[in-house]
Amino acid sequence: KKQRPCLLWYTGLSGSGKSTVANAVDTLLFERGFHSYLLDGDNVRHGLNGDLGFSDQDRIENIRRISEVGKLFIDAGMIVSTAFISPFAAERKVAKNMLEQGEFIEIYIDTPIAVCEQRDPKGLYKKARSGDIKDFTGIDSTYDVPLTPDIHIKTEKLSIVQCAEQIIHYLIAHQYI
Ligand code: GGZ
Repeated sequence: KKQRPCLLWYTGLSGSGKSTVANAVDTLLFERGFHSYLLDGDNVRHGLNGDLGFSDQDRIENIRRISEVGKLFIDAGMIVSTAFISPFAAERKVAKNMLEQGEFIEIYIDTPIAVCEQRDPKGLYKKARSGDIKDFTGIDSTYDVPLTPDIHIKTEKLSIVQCAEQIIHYLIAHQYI
């Protein structure tokens, strides 16, 4: 099935729903017969980037490697998604500039920190508040809010399926699929 290769770059806080929405989009793409692949913490942070932690320097290197791998998937003709906090605007811009015009699609998964903190599925916010974890994004490490994302998803008022459909509609409207 014909597709225009692109990189769906998800960004948002821990617990914002990046991986959940990205997985839902990936499933919809698969069901429609498109070739896609999702890079996230599960398959990258534990393997390729297993040597990296959460200092600013390590996050920059994390995103640099992910950008390079994303580019390889684009070269292979895929629709590739990356679901990482990617907190720094400068590194997101580097990723965008590595690609051709229109290949990089920035998706801001916009969930207020209060909501992320309330969900706290892994208890990480609690640990960050108590000081058991340091350099936690949104608490004592920076998150640069995307100012001009290609797709802005406000998760609070939407279901997961609605979030995924917003992204699929964008891909159709802009003739990626
Ligand atoms: C932020 C952390 C931290 C710190 C561990 N800060 O909710 P999660 O668990 O599953 O997603 C978070 C994930 C963030 O990794 P990324 O590779 O996406 O981050 S970055 O793009 O900034 O490099 C969280 C967990 O790892 N985690 N410690 N200190 N998130």
